[in-house]
Amino acid sequence: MAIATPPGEGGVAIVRLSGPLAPRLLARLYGRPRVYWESHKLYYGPVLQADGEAIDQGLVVWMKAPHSYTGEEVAEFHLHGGSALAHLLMQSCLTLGARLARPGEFTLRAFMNGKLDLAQAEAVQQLIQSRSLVAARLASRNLLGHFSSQVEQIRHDLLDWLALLEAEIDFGDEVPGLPLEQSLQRWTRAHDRLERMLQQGQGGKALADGLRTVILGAPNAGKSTLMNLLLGRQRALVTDVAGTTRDTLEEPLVVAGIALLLVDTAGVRPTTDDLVERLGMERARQEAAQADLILWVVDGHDPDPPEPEFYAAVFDKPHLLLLNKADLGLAPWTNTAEVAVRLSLLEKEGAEPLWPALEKWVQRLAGQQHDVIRLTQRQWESLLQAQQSLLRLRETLEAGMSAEFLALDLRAAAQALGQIQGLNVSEEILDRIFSTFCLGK
Ligand SMILES: Nc1nc2c(ncn2[C@@H]2O[C@H](COP(=O)(O)OP(=O)(O)OP(=O)(O)O)[C@@H](O)[C@H]2O)c(=O)[nH]1
Ligand SMILES: [Mg+2]
Repeated sequence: MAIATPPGEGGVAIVRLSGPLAPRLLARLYGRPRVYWESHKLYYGPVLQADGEAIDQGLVVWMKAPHSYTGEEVAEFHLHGGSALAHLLMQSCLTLGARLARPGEFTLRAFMNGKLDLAQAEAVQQLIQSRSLVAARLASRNLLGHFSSQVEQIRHDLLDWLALLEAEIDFGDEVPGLPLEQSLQRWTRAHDRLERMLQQGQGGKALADGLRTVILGAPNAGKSTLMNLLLGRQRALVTDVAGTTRDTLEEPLVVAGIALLLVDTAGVRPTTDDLVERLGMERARQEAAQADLILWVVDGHDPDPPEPEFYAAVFDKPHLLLLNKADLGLAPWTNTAEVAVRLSLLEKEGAEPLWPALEKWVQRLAGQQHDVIRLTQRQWESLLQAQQSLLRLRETLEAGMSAEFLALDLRAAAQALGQIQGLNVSEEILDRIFSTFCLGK
């Protein structure tokens, strides 16, 4: 038993019960006695506490096993929010024999009862924790089983191959071994698919965690002003002293439903005698190298164009060139900059051209990555393990080793993939996964 709705004030609060006792408690605490209950039907009426006194008018529903989230008998009470009435009702359920659910216990049971595989169960948590629309969409694809079925396809192929090898091991005399060429074909297919999933995983990570959006430019160009403007608050120090920002600053931001990780950096210039500034500049360069998107801020009022170093840093990266300080008048060299946004970050109106340009870039980047997968750390590690086993298998194949050795590597790869779906996963690992869930899910 748990409250399934978030704590605090709200329209409704839902108390959910799962297990054999659930229907009995439902019948006991619903104020209009019924002889016959229909599954998955909402009933409106008084909800009672254990001593029979009505505490609310609400909706109740029974979901007959196995047609419920957990696969068990499930009952729900939909009461008025916030959580005071829900707590009162839970007290009654406790006295009538129910117990509090542990974090993630409903989903754990759904997994145990075969309603979801482990990757789907993890997707439930990913979905709940999504901070952007895109992250949520990726999680729901996992919940629908897109990722699991890709894993299953590879595993299925590997098990097919393993069956052939095992036949060869058991009946070597009658069953001829697979010709090397065919084995290599099978290997390549599995390996390429796995490799692609790892790549898709990398893309999914960037999208779900936030596209690393690095603000880069010379000292005093207006980088921190841009950071503050995007965040809508004074996060970074802004002064007219060149070299104000020393260290990198990171803040999350959502643009057009897509999560970004905004990074303000120290201004970069060709040389400096200041050790701290040099270290800051080093970090800025590292950040630029890792960026998914660079917001390149240039003081357009400066009579000199930017240092060539910047062109090199942004050359092969998605970037947006922002010619700032337009309010002071842009220098003649800016006319040659074709794809640039001319703006003044000092006031809101002057900064307006920033938004459509940024949204366009972010959407383009996210669009390029529509074919991505959001992986948990555990899934990522299992895929890597499978990849390692496949690489070993390749060596075993090329060394012309016998079927027994091939089977060993093949089995290891299939097992690593099976772990993603929750096959042969230890209780300890399950505990670790489900203990990070919120209560009531
Ligand atoms: N006139 C004008 N001044 C601006 C504009 N944008 C920023 N500034 C000013 O330029 C100065 C430097 O701004 P910052 O945002 O601190 O610049 P920065 O790039 O972060 O500088 P460092 O951290 O030193 O590398 C501040 O005095 C800002 O007020 C603009 O559009 N027009
Ligand atoms: Mg700064």
